[in-house]
Amino acid sequence: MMPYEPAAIEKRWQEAWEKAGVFTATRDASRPKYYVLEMFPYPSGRIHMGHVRNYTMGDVVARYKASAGFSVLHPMGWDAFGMPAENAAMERGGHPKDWTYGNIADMRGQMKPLGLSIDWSREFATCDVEYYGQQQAMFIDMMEKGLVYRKNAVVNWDPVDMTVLANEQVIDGKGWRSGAAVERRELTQWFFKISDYSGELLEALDGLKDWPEKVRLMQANWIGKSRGLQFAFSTVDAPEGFDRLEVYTTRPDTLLGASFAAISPDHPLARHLERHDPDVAAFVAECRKIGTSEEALEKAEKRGLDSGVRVRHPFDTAWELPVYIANFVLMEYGTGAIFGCPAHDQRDFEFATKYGLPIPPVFVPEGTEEAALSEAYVPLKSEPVRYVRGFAGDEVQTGATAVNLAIDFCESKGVGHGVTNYRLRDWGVSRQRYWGCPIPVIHCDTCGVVPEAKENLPIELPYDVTFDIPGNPLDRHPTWRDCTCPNCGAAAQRETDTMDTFVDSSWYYARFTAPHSDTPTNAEDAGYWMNVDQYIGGIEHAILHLLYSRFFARAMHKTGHLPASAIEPFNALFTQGMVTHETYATRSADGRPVWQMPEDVVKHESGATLKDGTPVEVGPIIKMSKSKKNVVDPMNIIATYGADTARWFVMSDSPPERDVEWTASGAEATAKYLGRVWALSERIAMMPEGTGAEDDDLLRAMHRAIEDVTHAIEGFAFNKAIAKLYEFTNTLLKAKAGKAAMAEAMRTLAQLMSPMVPHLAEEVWAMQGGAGLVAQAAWPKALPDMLLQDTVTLPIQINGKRRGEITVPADMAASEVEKLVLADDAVIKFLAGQPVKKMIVVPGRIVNVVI
Ligand code: ANZ
Ligand code: ZN
Repeated sequence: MMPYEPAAIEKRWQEAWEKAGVFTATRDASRPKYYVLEMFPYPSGRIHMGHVRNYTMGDVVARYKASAGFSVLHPMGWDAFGMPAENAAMERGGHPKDWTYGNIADMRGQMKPLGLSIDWSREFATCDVEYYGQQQAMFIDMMEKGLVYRKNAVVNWDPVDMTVLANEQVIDGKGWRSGAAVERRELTQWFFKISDYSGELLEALDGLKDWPEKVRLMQANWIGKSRGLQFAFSTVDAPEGFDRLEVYTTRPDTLLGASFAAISPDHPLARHLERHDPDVAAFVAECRKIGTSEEALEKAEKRGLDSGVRVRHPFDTAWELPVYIANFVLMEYGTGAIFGCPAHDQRDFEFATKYGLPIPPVFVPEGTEEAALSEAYVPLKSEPVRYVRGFAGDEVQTGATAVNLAIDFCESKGVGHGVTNYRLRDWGVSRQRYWGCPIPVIHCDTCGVVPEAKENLPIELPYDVTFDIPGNPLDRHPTWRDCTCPNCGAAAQRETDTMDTFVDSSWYYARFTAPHSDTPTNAEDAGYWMNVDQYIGGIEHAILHLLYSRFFARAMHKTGHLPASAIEPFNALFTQGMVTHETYATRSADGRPVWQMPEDVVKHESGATLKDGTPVEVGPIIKMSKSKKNVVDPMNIIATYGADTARWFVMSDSPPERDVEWTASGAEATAKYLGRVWALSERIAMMPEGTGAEDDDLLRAMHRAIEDVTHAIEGFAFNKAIAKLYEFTNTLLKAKAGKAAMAEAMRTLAQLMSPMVPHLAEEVWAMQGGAGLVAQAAWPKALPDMLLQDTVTLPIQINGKRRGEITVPADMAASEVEKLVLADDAVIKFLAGQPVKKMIVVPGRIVNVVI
């Protein structure tokens, strides 16, 4: 007998699949289609176990659906633009393009041995000119439809590196490379009008029944619908042109608890005052030093400056409130101005305390009296409270009721109007970076900012750039910016901003349907393949990537690149759990942990050590990460055990939505099991022909396995499918049937295992005389007759005498048996209409009826 040798087997079958073109997706009107997609990877250079789990899940679905008769699309590509490539160029020299394509080649080389059923002919990277040129064409189409616009917006500016930083490059208010305090700067930038779709993106979440509830909730919160009141204060001592101050509030019921008004440092009034008042100028400059992220603003100390302007309370013109310029008011939300109610907003409370402003409560807990507060009182809006400074409705009511009444009341008094606001901001896509898709617009002295003519696309990134000085290399390229205006033909300059890399990943799923089309998509292919039937990826993309993709699908519909049926591009979403591992550490001389790689650790009965005997502390089981060194390299696992072991293991121990712990012993056990399947197959192959009998139990077990594994895979319960396969393997190991029956059962096992361990499955299939490739064989069907459970025959006694019997499934519930007894012909005849007083079913034994 030959041992199980995955290295040889796996390569051979991968070549066979490739030769037969098994995974080439073809539009086939005679078959239903199935599009399964895993979130495409960033080409960092190495695949990790998280990738293995993610892609194996998609592969199980893709292979299963193909066997079940679907025309399957299962593509792979690379999310290839972005800062790490530029950082690598800055730190180690070299070119972002070379670095990226080198990494792609490496990762493709690591992925192929996994034996994924991918249509590699559709592969592309978002940094391919062929791809981003089409993205530029769409940008121009979107400009035409009014989905793109330019405005000033603040960015994080690193004054030492003289460069714009992304929010994630600002760490504790400092530039990640220079360590310099980051400032806010205003630049003219490009925006996508995602806010046009806020309501629709929110409402359509309800229809995404096959998305995790958690993801829908996260999206809803991000879109952040709120209903409130917008109204104008009239001002006192304000500069000309500022006689009204518009504010937005979600708590108009607290208007009588107002103690100040506040405006953003970027509010037009603040801007105006800044020009005439050095104190304001100094304060506003201070505020701009905080980064632009909400998080940075959240963390910063709340500070304000009295502007000297005052406003009149809308319900009492003698009551004046000071207007502060405050660092916590955002220009981009509502109207950029608020009124503060310190009694019921913690931020306002801190502010009022700091600046000695009054804190009048509007409501108190039911059954209590008004008293001084030590912090803001912020009950749930659904909780009834007693209003002491209310102005609409009953004294005791919930906040929610009071807000609605307050809006109605204010409207009736001509104080503002009810408005719906969304937290979702327009999507700023400008990046002052080289390694991204150039924004296809041109700056002309005469015509202004105009889109590039489509026939001049793609606007290719120049290769001859340097990264020795900070800033955007496109800005300092000697000639790249020079162009002619497509409008007037005069000399003009290209835009040097590139697009946020989230743009690249917002439509790649559509491009996969026609990856080499000379338009962004192609109507027939998009019509046939869209939507993605099953999308699989990490929960970390639950908000931005999925929201941007949903917006893009709508924008692509509006610009004629996707059908209306594809505006929700992902029918079903699955968010997989992570691969975890124990952590190992030795101690440094001063007692700090020094993380150790699992491959360097030896486990003994008494504990763990390094190979030289140094004791190792075994720490908690956490997500594999480079920083804690608790990583296992998939390439090492494949080299040692083969891809099938890696694939089986990551699917086996936990439900796919949960984390799975990688253990060396688990991998070992998986490899052993697969070896046993191999040996069993060999043994059956060597059985003499025509010996032994049929085996009814084996046949039943086989159909049961077909039924259960199919169900489990359909329900994304891959771990359950695997548990059933272990069970069926054990049945086969013990079975004593003849060769024909054994071979049939073994072929079925191979088919059922094939989505998980496709190489071993092909081998077994071939050994057992299966025709063609198991990857192309039709999925087996369970025969309903073979699934009937064991039955029992129960005697029926009526008033102590045997009057008949009934045959039912052995595990049938007593209540079900009772129904069958009452419907039994012999019983009906005997009862002749007399009512039954009592019935006792003794499971497996007897039924007693009393009349
Ligand atoms: C008065 C008030 C009283 C408020 C109170 C809250 C509690 P959501 O619910 O998230 O939409 N606000 C409005 N515009 C703002 C801006 N540009 N920057 C910072 N804060 C702003 O938040 C709406 C509430 O956030 C508004 O309701 C306003 O404060 C504040 F007891 O008005 B409120
Ligand atoms: Zn021009």
